[in-house]
Amino acid sequence: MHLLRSAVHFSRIMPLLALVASYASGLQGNTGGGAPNDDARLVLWYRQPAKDWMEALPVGNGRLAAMVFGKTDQERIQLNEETFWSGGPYDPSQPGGPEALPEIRRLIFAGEYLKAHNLFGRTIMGMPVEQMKYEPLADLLLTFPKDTNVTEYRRELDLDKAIVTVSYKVGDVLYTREVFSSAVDQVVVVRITADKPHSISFLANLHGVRNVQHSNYGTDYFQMDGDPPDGLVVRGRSSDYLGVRSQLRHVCRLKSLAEGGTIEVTGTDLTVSNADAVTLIFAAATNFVNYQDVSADPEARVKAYLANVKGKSYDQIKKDHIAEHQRLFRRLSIDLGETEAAKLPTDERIKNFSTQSDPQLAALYYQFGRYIMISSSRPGNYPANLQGKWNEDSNPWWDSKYTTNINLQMNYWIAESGNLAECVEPLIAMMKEIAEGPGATVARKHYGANGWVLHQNTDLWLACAPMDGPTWGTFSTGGAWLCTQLWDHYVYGGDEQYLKKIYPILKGSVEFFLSTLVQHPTRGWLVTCPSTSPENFPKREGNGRYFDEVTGGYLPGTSICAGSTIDMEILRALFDEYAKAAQILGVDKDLREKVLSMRSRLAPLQIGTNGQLQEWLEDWGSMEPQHRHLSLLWGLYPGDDITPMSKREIVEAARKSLIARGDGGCGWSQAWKMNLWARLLDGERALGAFRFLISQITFPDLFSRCGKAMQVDGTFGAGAGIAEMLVQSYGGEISLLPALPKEWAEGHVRGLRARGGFELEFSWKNQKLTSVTVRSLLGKACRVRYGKKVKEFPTQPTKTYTLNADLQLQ
Ligand code: FUC
Repeated sequence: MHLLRSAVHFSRIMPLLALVASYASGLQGNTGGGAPNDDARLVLWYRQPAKDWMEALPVGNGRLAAMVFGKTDQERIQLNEETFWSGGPYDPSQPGGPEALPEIRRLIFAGEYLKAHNLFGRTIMGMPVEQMKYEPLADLLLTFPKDTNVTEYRRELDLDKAIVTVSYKVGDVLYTREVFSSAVDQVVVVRITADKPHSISFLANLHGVRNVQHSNYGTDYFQMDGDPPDGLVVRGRSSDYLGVRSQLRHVCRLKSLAEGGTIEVTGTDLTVSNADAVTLIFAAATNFVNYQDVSADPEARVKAYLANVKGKSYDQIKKDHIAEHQRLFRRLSIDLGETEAAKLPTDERIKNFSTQSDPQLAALYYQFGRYIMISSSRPGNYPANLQGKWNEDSNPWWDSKYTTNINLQMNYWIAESGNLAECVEPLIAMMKEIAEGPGATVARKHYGANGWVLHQNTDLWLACAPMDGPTWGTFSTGGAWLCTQLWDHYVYGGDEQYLKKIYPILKGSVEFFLSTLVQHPTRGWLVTCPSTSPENFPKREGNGRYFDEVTGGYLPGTSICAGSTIDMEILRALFDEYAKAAQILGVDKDLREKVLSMRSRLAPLQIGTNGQLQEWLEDWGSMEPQHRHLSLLWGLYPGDDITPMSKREIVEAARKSLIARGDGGCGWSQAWKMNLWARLLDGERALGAFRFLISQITFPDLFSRCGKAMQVDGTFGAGAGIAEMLVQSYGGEISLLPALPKEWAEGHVRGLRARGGFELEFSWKNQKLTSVTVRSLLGKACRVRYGKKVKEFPTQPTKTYTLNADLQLQ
């Protein structure tokens, strides 16, 4: 468990290299591409190169990410390293908050929202009021001889091997290009082969990325050079931003190895002529150690990566890469049935999806989500950010950082049930650092509170203060929400040592709210104050167009309030889970009792005059009724405060609210709707949300969109939605096929995990379960539901149990 982010980012990665040092065995390799795919159903493929970044195909090892365009005239491989962000260690926390809080609360309870908003803006916001950006690192450009006579073109991403392959013929020569990012060797590898000798000639350049937003020609952000006799190098630094001085330096090196032919390096050009095969190895690193320390030597890191891989054959690098990927990826297989539609290239299937039945695309999408998880969040890394780890833009949408009012949380929805629990480790490590450091500083300085707090965003430097202005920054339960996911990791895995490690994180979050919850003056309930329902403006007196002092722009109102529904739902879950953790560990009895007593005083769910669930304490409407955030339904999913077994009026109110949010929305919003409809046991509407997602807001490479930009949350959230349609586990029960749409009439799944420590394999035919096998990991009693049938049986650890369609043990 990588709970302690080790002192040196690099040292977290190096042990993997040591693992394979013994393979060093001469550099000549002969593996061409073109090896037949074992399972064509796990391949995204296209008949043409990517026109732009949104069509390129992603590879990643959690740290180094690349987008492969697959062009035949000039290939572009766009590169990222996870710790290359603008700025340097900084602390946006500010004094003055605790003195202002009583007045802010008084104003809110008096209905003087705008005044409360402005006072919060002047006294509690962090400075700078925005955060740092994830930046692109470099581009590898390969320029081939101009030839218009290209035939038999194919570009693919094999999810099972984690390799992008491009193949095409020029005249009668078949060229193949393979690209992958190896977690074992910590390098991106490009292999070019041809089926006729001496056929490979090209020019390679390695470019830094000029930050057009923040630099001018006089600013030296990077330096490109040749590294004779066979390499290229780029050294650069990140951007200053918002007055935070850039303190990150990076080094990127490319090494080339040709079989046959020649390599020549002149200036920044590396020219390969008449080779039989070429291997290009890309290594990169920064000086980032942790959020407070940037003292590492990127040059030494890169040299160590290259030294480790020196002498290792391409075949061996590739073999190790595939083995490491498959160790995780192959734990789960999914078959939802297949139609003729599945024979077409992926982009055409996406276009046809609204009119043609293509259940296999949902299975492919699910596995794409697992692939992206493995490629962007491995133990020792930072968590997957807004774009995973793939970003070409020096001024990316929402800084490609960590938004914590839905987006970062959604990134991890797929991991536990998708049998990728170790991919959550980066999130756990980040939470530990936040709870022990900047989160605690902000709790103390901004609220005079114990414990720690994280608002609606953070970045590489773990900024925790409210940002973006009071409309957004009043969301103080971002960290508490993430705590519920840390707890979930325990519920799935059952590791008590892990629970001990996260206990202080949960306790610190609880302590913050014990310090800051206040009694509502007229209702008597305990509420968060200030509070907000993320990004949604209530329709109430005073809201309209007004000038916002903090952002200097016009807004449709202020969102500040007390005790938003989502806050109360999250805190009910957090308090409950904290109490369970304390009980399991046999600690803090008094605190546990206090927390449970405060839990019972939190504002309850309320039903409004239209029969909908109220989003706020008051029965306000919304300025944007179809708002993309589904915050008020947190208790239905990801929480389990509302279930089909809850009071009928509450379930109906939740359904009404979900219907009122409409069928549109961006990628992550659709993904959330899929999960919500699945929890309401409505497989057809869940599939409807997926259909909208695929046909309206999915790029050809299966990533989804929010506004104009790619965001990786939709991929993970919709993947989780597919799993939720097949299996749900909460309340001590595993429910099989709870929201199966008609179109997925027949299928088979192996490897999905359920809460309580179970791994499942099951099949269905004609929409009916045929059999299920449960592997018990922890030896807990197992309760399985299929429709109205329920079976409970004791289990022993590592034993497997098979049940028939009537849930009879076999
Ligand atoms: C939240 C959303 C936006 C976007 C941003 C990154 O603020 O409301 O749609 O996804 O995060």
